[in-house]
Amino acid sequence: MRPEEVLERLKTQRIETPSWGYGNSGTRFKTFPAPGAARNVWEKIEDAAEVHRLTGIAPSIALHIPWDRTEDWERLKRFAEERGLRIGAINPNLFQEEEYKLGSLAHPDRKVRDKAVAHVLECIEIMRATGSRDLSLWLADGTNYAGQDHLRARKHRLREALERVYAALPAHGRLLLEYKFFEPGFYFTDLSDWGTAYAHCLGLGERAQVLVDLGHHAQATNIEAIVAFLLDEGRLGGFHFNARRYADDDLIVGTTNPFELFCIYTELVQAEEDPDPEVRRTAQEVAYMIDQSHNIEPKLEAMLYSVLNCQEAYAKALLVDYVALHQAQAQGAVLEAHRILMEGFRADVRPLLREFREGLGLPVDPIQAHRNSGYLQRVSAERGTASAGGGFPS
Ligand code: PSV
Ligand code: MN
Ligand code: MN
Repeated sequence: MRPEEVLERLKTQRIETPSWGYGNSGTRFKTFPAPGAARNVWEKIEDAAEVHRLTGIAPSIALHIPWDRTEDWERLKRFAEERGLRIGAINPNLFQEEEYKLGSLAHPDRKVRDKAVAHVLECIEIMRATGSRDLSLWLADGTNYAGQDHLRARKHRLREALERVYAALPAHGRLLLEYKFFEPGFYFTDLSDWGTAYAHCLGLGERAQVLVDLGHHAQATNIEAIVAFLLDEGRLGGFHFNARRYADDDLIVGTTNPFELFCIYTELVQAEEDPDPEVRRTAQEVAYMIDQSHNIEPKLEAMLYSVLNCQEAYAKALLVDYVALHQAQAQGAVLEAHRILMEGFRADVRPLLREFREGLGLPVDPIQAHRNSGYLQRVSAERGTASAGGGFPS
C-alpha cells in the first residue's frame, strides 16, 4: 500500500482503553500506589480522555462493574461525551463474591447461577444507558481437582446461563466471550480455549463472538492463526491486547511481543481487504481493546505506549505488499513469501507516524507531550496517592 493510503487507513484505527488500567492495580502480591492514579470512574474517564487527546485513536473506555460505579449512568455517558469519549465494552465481575467459590455461571447451585445471571443482566441495563455495543464476559469458573464436579453438567449449566444472557442483549448488542487456558481453576477451566468459546458462540447465535486476550494462551500458541480462523468464520469479536512472558502477565502490548502483534495485524489487514464482504464486515466490527494491569510503570504513559504500539503494528501491517505475498505463496516460494512479510515488520514507520500526527494536529511524540503537559503533576496534587493494598482494584 502506498504511504498516502496508509495515512488514510491509520485514521480509521481505534483502540479502546480499560478503566481498570487507570486505577491502582497490580499483582496478587502487591499493588504499588501511584501518585495521581484515578480513584473513581470519573477520574478514569478523564485519564482516558487525555490518552485520546494525545493519540487521536483511543475514543472509548471499557468499564468494569462494580469496580466502576455511579447512580447515574446517563450522566456518566454525557461526562464522557463532553470529553470526546464514548463508553465502550461493559465487563461484568463474576469472580469477587463469596458465593463464587465453585464458579458463577457454571456453579453447581442454581441460586448462585441466578445471582450471577442477575448481575450480568444488570450490566446489560448499564449497556443500554451508556449506549455500549459490547458485553465482554470473562469467567473465573473452573475446578481444582479431578472429580470435583461433573464436566458435562458444568457445560450445560454454563450454556443455559449464557442463553439467558444472550436473550437479554439489546438488539444490536454483542456478547464477547473471553477464554483463558487456566487460572484460577488449575485442573479445569470452563472456558479454556478459543474452540470452547467458539462452540458456545455457535450455540448462542450470531451476536455471540469470541474475544482473544493475548495473555490467555499457552507458550508458543499461534494466536494469529486463531485470529485468521475466527475472522474467516465471522466470529472474531474483539481483542484484549497485552504482553505476556509466562501467562496472564498483563504487561504493555508490543513490549515483548511486537512480532506477534504485527502478525495479528497482518491477518486483520488481509481480512479488511478480503473479496468476501462477510469477512470484511467481521474485520470492521472487531473491538480492539487493551487489557493491562500497570503496577510499577506510570499509568498514563503505559496506556499511551500501548496505544502507540498498536498503531505502529497496524502501520507496518498496512505496508506489506499482499499482492506479491499471495503470488509468492501460490508459487510455494517459501522464503520469498516470508521476506515480503518481513519487509513490513522491518519498515521504520516512525517518519510516517510523525506525518500522520502532524496532519491531524496531534503531538508528534505523545509520550513526551504528556510528560511536558503537567497533567500528572496536576492530578497528583488533586487526587493525591490513593492507598492500594491487594491485587485487584476494589
Ligand atoms: C483475568 O484473567 C482478566 O485479566 C481477564 O483477562 C479479564 O478480561 C480481565 O481480568 C478483567 O476482568
Ligand atoms: Mn482480558
Ligand atoms: Mn487476563
